[in-house]
Amino acid sequence: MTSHGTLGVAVIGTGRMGSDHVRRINDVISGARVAAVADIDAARAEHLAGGIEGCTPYTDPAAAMDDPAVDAVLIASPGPAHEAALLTAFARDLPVLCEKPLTPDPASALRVLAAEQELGHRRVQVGFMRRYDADYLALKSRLQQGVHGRPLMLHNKHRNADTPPGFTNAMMIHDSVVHEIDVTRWLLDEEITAVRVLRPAPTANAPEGLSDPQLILFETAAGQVVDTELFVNCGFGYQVSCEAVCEAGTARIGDDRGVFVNAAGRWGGTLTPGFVERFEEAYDRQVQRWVDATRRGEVEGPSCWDGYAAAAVCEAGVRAQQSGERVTVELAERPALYS
Ligand code: ISE
Repeated sequence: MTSHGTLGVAVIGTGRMGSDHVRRINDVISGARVAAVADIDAARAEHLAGGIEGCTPYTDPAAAMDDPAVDAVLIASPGPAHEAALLTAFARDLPVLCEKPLTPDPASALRVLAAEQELGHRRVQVGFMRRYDADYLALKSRLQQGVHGRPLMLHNKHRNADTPPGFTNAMMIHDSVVHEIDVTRWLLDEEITAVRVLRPAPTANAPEGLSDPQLILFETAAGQVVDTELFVNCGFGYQVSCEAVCEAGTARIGDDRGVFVNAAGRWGGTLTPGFVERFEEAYDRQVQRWVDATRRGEVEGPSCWDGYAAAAVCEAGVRAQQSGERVTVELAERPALYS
């Protein structure tokens, strides 16, 4: 850590999430500062660094991590670049907050697991931000305390107003449903063992070739069933909800956001436009918790194992999507470091 105890962070990748995290570290959270930014686009890195005192721009992630002012790394580059960035951080034994996905496929995630085990200690918190959302935390606490008895099913809804250009069916699993995969494993404290995907006739509002909406079904090791309606071109806003059906009751989050209005012969409220707004507080809490734990010399939150397990379920999910069959999830043995 730097002499005044503030964590110097290198932010790798300054696209939408990376630049939002730079703003967050600068303006919102405490105990950290952006000491370096790295982006393949030099002009972008320079522009961002130019507005921050003591921040150096780089195009090479390794050079940014070698900056003497850097104590920790936030990886927000595209998923395929994560493995190299993680291994570079491990070689310097630097603490990491890695945006989801840990890596895009289980084979590369396993290589990351092996490298972290070689270090002998956990170094990575994976950016599954829903675990830091106040609603999800309240639901988790109820399930953990057994307030409604044993959970039997989860019903999830995950709706986006629209998709960026080039969004594919596989990305509906890897980019979108990956959150329900993590939330399912975390809320139920069980691994997902099988996946099925139903593809109803698509909305005319979806780009050509995109099966939207989709219904995704998970089975867990304890025999619970979880369904997710994923509708990424719903057109009306961003909506995420989760209902747990338990032996002695149900608990549901995600319906009531913001101010409820009665006016002009109508009642209702507003929807957040996108995930950055809906999960803003969760992102803030996630980064603050990472900074606090890192300054204490600790690592907490979603681990590389969680990142690997999500990648394994995504792989099964894409196969289920393509085949229409029930696909079982192949999961490696869980290493002791993550028990
Ligand atoms: C995006 O990458 C996210 O992470 C959002 O949370 C999700 O709602 C969206 O569908 C993804 O594309």
